[in-house]
Amino acid sequence: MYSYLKFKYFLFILIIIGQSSAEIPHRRFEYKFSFKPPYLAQRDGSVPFWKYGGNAIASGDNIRLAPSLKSQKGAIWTKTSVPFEWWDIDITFRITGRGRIGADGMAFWYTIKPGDYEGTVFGSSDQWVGLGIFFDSFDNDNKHNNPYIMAVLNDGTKVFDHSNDGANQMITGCLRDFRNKPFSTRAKIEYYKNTLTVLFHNGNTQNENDFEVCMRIENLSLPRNGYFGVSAATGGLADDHDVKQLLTHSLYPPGSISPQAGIEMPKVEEQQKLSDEYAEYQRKLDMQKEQYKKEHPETQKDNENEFDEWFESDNQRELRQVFSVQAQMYEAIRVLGNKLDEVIGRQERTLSLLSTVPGSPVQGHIPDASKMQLPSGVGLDHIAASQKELYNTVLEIRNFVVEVHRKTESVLNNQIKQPTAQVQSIGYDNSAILRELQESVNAMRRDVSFTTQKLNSVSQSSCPNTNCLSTSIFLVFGVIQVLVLVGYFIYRNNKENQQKKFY
Ligand SMILES: [Ca+2]
Ligand SMILES: [Ca+2]
Repeated sequence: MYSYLKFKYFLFILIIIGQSSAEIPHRRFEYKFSFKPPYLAQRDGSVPFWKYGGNAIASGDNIRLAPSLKSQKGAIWTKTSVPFEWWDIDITFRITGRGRIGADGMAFWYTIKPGDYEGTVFGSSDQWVGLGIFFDSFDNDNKHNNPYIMAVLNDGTKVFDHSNDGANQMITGCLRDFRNKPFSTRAKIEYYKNTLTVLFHNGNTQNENDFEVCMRIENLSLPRNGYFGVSAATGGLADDHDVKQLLTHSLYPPGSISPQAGIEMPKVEEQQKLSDEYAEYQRKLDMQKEQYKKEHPETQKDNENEFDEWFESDNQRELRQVFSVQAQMYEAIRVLGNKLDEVIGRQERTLSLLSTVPGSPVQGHIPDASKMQLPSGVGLDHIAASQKELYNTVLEIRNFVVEVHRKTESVLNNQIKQPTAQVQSIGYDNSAILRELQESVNAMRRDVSFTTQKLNSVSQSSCPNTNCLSTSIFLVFGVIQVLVLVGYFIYRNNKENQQKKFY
């Protein structure tokens, strides 16, 4: 019901436009000479009003005339001859391939009889009678002038000159790249009052207005009641040749809207009847809307654009999608912001807790204040005092060791000066031992000074009492050991000297 009304509305608009315009020809959509998605092919694979063959494959969305395999050929032709004299055809197609160069190309036909499905000229018959518009991908004559679009007329006698890319046979053409475009490429072929115009859309944009003139041929006479066809072929190189849709309109000069042969144009009475029906429908719709508004005054505002809300243009849809994505991004950023605030708050709380503890470090790794506990009864002041005490003790030990070292040296010197015969041997032993002693004392000095430095460097940091005290005890024991050794040595030395006096 809805589509029927739409169709009537379309006719009505067509009539209105036709009556108001004196320049533009009447255009009438010819569904029997068109195909388009989403139901281009039916379930059984057939395309209504068309017949295809060769390697062509039709789906709901497009017809692949020749797939990207070597030496493929395919074509699609209208089943019935074209009853109208003037027409325009809008072909939306894509020619794509992995290679920088593709082959062979695609052709649009208007000929007195349908061509082959596996012919030699871009997939269809040679020596055709009528018009061929070729989209020649491959540069056979190596003149670096392909891809090329050209128009070739034939009266059935000419064999297409592939080796020269039809250079001497075409009426005219244009150099246009139609392969591997981001969007579909389109060609509008209009034949009206013996003038052929080919407009080309290069597929770099989706803008409907980006057509440019490829060729315009005047005084061209094409045979009546021909057939439309599209074909394609691959060679050694291969592209996919897909036609997404082909829309045909018949054209009628303004003021001569009389029905063509075989075409049922709406009669004047019928037009009037359709117009009246449409007006009646519109009036009833308005009445119903008014009635609804009266019954539901609270939804009046919402219902004003009730029917507009059922539809959306492509731009509106795109805008809506962009808006929804942005809304999601905004929501994600808002959640992140909240979490960041939380983290900053927690950090500030930690810092404030740390600043309440005197002398505590606030740089580097900050421990969790809630888990930080000082030993009960032990303050930082106490620790600092202990360290100072320890430092003083170590200094005292150091001085003591230096003194021992000095005394040992003097003992050694005295021993060397003893003028006895056996002094040398005993003295040699003594001096060796004393040197060892000296070395150990030196090592001790180094250790002590190293310990002092280390203690200085760590005097500010917290240090458990037990560890520090055990080190100092160790040092004290070490020094006592050295002293005992030195004492024993002096004692032995003296005893030996006394023994020598008896000899
Ligand atoms: Ca060629
Ligand atoms: Ca060429």
